[in-house]
This record gives sequence, structure tokens and C-alpha cells, in this order.
Amino acid sequence: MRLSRYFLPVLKETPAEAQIVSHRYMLRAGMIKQASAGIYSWLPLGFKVLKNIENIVHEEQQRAGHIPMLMPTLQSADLWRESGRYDDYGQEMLRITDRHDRDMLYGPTNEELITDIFRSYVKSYKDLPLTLYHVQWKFRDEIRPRFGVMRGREFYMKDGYNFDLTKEDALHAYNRHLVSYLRTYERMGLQAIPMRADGGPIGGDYTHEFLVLAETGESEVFYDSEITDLKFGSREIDYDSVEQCQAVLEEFTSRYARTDETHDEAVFAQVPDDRRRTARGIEVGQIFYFGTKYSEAMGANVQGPDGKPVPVHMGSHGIGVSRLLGAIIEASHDDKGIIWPEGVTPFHCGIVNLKQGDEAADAACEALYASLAAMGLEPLYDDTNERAGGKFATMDLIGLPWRITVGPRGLKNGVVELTCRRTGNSEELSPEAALEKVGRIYGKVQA
Ligand code: 5CA
Repeated sequence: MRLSRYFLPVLKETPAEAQIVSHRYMLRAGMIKQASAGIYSWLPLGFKVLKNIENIVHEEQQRAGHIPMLMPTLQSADLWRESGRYDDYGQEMLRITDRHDRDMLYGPTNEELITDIFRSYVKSYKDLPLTLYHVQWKFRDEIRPRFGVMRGREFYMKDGYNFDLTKEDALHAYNRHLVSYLRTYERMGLQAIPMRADGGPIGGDYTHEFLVLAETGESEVFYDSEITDLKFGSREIDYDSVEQCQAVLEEFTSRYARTDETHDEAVFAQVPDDRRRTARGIEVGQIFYFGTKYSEAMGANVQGPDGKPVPVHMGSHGIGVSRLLGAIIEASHDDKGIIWPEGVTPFHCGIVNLKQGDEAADAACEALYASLAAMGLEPLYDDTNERAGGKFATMDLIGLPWRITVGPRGLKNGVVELTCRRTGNSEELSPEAALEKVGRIYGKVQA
């Protein structure tokens, strides 16, 4: 993309309404614009990161064997009356009446809708196990929407639902989700710690929240510091293997790590003094096993091996896709702007032309642009007439992990400058060597 043809409305001023750094940078980098309280338009740069995050979620869900689909945002109140949640959900549910006076709602989650789909088609235990998921907008009429996309009213969520014959099978689905979530967050450059939590309006005794530690997090958390040394890494996992998924769950949940809802001082006191931590965290996902709560209320039975109907065991599993943008920025920024992890960056590499209109500089930038694109990478080329300082400030603000700076003086010596956003380190390289290094970083050139 050439910046002169893009739509990147960066702001020089810090917006007064933004209280936390991720919200400030998302507004300043022209990623989002508030449409009304807790509701945002996703401008091109924000939309690109949102889609990158969504793609990682899809890839990791499908790697775990879960099946994508799409359900609507508007739901009929009737299904929620069947489950009993129409009245229970309270004021967070946005209720709508259509022209025929039918009660509708903007879905805050989809347990009812998916259970209705399941009961309509699945009649036999032979069709289990089954896990369906979608990524779709949700609406919760939060009393205090704040911090930008972090606590929105309209937000983008991946929600998945497993259907199993037995509790044991459903707990495998739970463990499988835990493993796939560890991989998902790590690919986004995040450490998200599974912590024992509370079921809330979804219900269930087994539930973990995934928390990214950050001072601005809304949740208070308590944990054994050893947990932050754990890495899922690039290990291969057979998601059908009960033992393998169980082993990962045990590894990642055996140490003390709880949200304030389930925190127990007496148990926490058993953690050695020097390892006890109290901190704040951002909840980027939650998994639940709730047994037959919805299947019994809504008659989602299958014929079991003995021919008798049994209600299916279920769980639901959510990732806060839009919230993740805020969480990643909270975890990865400096005083100049965002620092995108390579896995989610909106453009792989920036190109800054120090002297637009200079024949050699223009030609070198064009050649770099074409070569990066030929490698399958997306560069952002600042081809505007802005002065160099302004170009650098914009690149630093929008946080591309790598930048190639091209100027007439360097070109006379056959070099351009390659700068790492995270460390700030620059090196002078030939254009070919710079291309090769960027290509290698993104796995496009073999080491
Ligand atoms: N049905 C279950 C699992 S699919 C469910 O709704 N779980 S949840 O309530 O925990 O939501 C899943 C994730 O959505 C949360 O972990 C959080 O990351 C995100 N989320 C929840 N509320 C908001 C909100 N108001 N703004 C942004 N993200 C939110």
C-alpha cells in the first residue's frame, strides 16, 4: 500500500476522552472512530489488524478440529425464554421489538441459538463429538463502556460450542480448547494465563479465564509467579489425544492462578512468599463446561448407545477478538506508539523515502516495494511529501515491526537503513540484504 493512496487519519493531539494507552494509540493511529458510546467504526488500519487476529483464531480453531459457521446477530426472544435466560440476563441484553411486535434481541452470546440448531439436526450419539464455532458481533449493553474496544457494547467475539455424549468427552473438549487458546494467544505475541474463574451468567463449575497481565487490566488476579515461565511454544499436539490435552491442562493450571471471584487467601498462603503475586489482568478469553444446563432446558437429546434419549454435555468457549487489539497494545508499546508483534501487524514493513522526488530514492523505494510484494509481504510505503521527522513519527505510532529508510546519501554508498521498531536498532545494508533479512523474519526466505 502507498500511503498517498491509503486512508490513515492519524491524529497529532492526544484525544482527551482516552484514559488508557491502547485507546489513545488506536484513536491516534486512525484505527477506530467512536460511533456512539462503546460502539466503533473500524477504520482501514484497525480493520486490518482485526482481520489478522480473526484469521489466527480461525486457523487455530480448525487445527483443533472445530467447525466454522455463522449465526446472526439478531435473535428471537423465544429461545431465551426456553432456557430461562430472557429474564435472568438483565439490562445488559439489548431488547428490540420488530414491526410485528415480536420480541428480538441483539445476541450477547449464542448458547440458545446453537442448541436450537443442534437439536434440529443431531439425533444420534454417533454424530458426536461436535464442536461448532463462529466469529460474530455481540452486543452487551454495558453500564460503563470504556477503554475503547476493551469494554465495548458492540464487540467481536469468537464463540464455540461443544456437544458430547458424556461428561468425560466434554471435559476433553474443554481441555482441547484450553490447549488451542494457548497456541492462539502465543501466535499473537501474548502471554495469556489460564486462571480459575466464575461461571457468571453462562454458568458452569469448570471455567477458566485467560488473562494478559497489564496494569490497566480490569480484573484483579492472584498467581504463583512460576506460571509466567511456562511457554506453549511450537510443540505439536494431537488434539484428539485425551492424554496429551490433559497433560497440557495440568501443566498450565496446576499452579495457583485465580481471578478475584474465586480467590482464596488460605490456599494462596501456601504458595511460597517470594512467588505470590497480586496484579491486574485483561480477560481475553474464557472457557466453560456447563454440562446439560442448556440441553435439558431446551430438549437437546441424542439417542444413546442403549437406544434411550440422553441430554448432551456442552461447553462454550469465547475469545474477545476486538478486545485483543487493546490487550496487545497494552502489552506492546512505548512512548512513541504501538509495537505490533509480527503475527498480527497490519503491514509487514514500512518504507520511508527521505527525499520524495529524488530519482534514485524513488526508484529504490519502488524496487523494494515490488520485491517485498513479490515475497508475499505487504509493505506500507510512505511516498508522501511529508518531512522525514513526520514520516518517522507516523511509522513509530502505527507500530510496524520493521522499517526500511531510503535516502539519496545512503544510496550513493549502496545502502539503505533497516530499523527494528521494538529495539530501535538500525543497520545499514544493501537493499538486497535488507530484503533478505525481512523475508527471513517472516518466513518467506529460508535461513
Ligand atoms: N458464551 C461464552 C463463551 S463463548 C461467553 O460469552 N463468554 S464471555 O462472556 O466470557 O465472553 C468471551 C470473551 O469476550 C471475554 O473473555 C472477553 O474477552 C470478551 N468480551 C466480553 N465482554 C466484552 C466487552 N464488553 N467488550 C469487549 N470484549 C468483551
